[in-house]
Amino acid sequence: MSTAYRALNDGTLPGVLSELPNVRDFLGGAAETWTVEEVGDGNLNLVFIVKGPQGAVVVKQALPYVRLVGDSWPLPLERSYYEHMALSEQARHAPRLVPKIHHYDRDLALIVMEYLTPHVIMRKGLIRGVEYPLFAGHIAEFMAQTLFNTSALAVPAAVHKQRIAAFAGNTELCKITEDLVFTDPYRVAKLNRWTTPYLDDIAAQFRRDEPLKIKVQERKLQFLTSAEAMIHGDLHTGSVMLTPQDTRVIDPEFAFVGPMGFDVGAVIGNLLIAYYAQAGHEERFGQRNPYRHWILLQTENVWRLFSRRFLELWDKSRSGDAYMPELFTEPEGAVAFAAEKQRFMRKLLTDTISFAGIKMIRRILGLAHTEDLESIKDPALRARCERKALTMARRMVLDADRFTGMNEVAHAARAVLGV
Ligand code: SR1
Ligand code: MG
Repeated sequence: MSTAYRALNDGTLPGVLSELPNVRDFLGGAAETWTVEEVGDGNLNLVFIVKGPQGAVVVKQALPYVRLVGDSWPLPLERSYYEHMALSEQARHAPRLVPKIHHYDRDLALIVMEYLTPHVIMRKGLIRGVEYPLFAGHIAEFMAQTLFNTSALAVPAAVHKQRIAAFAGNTELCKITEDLVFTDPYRVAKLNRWTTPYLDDIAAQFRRDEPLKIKVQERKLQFLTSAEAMIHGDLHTGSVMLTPQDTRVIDPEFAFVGPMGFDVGAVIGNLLIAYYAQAGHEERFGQRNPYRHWILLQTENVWRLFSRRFLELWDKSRSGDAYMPELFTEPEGAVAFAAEKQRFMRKLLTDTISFAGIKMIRRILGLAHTEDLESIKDPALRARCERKALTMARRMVLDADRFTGMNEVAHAARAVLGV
């Protein structure tokens, strides 16, 4: 840890910010007049909102341990370095879909960034039943731009290898995913928790489910070894802040060069969690809850818009070392290349569905849960929602390659719900 590092608080933060001319001028007035509020409700970091007479900023500072668990679980501050690098790279490809950075301090593991208002964390909006008509298009654009443009489909081999090397040190954050997503839900682990006693039986079944465990381990190997593109690495609905008009992706501290389907799957899996949580929020809409249908429709929209945009980018690209267009100039070559692109997207769909299912399971049987389900107060009702989500998730992991489109996933999701 840098000797300059110290965890900041509302008393010490203004002094640090007042030393940064661009931030000081942006906030305006004297540091003593700024208001500071610590609002972090995530699992890892401190997050402050600082308001001055002219402007406001968000300050995110890494803690040297996992906030959710405490200082018994140390975590490198350097995750902030990877987050800043990922944010900068994402801004090159999707500038309107990420927060702007005012300042980065490596010693303090601190990023000063745009204060997004009146944006809310998407998960909270989904719990309140808010529709976001532009979300699917925006997240599809974000994923297509960042995943395509950081892959060897878009860049020369040397650039791709440099990027792999640049993120290779983010191993501890990757290890969190390896353990909490791909391993712990399938074994007895101290940190696992679930709605007890209602899910004890299904948790035990999952631990004994050999076909499921094999499929998940196949995906863990893919997560460990597949260097397709720079991925966000934690693209759940808590990593999206939005309004009905504007969408921003935040928090890429888990970024590294990994499998593209892990990001797309995180979005789809978290939408499906919100879908199954709806039965626990029915006091709002009653049994014919139309909002639930809106959520499910977004899974189809996200995949349709993402795959279309990804292919558009690929069709235009001339600079990638993989599948050089000059190899396919003859008419037969063009036909073969077009078919290959379709095959590539079908594999990406399969990866997406499988990773989505795995992400759903970890949020119900692992350590870190979601507010969508946790906010259902009646434990029996919550467990009924969770069982349906687990049933669907297991099917997605086992049968990922049998789904030919996201519409079939949505159809299966409705069947599991019984509507
Ligand atoms: C100990 S960290 C738990 C989870 O929080 C983050 O959002 C990631 O999803 C991680 O797995
Ligand atoms: Mg996060």
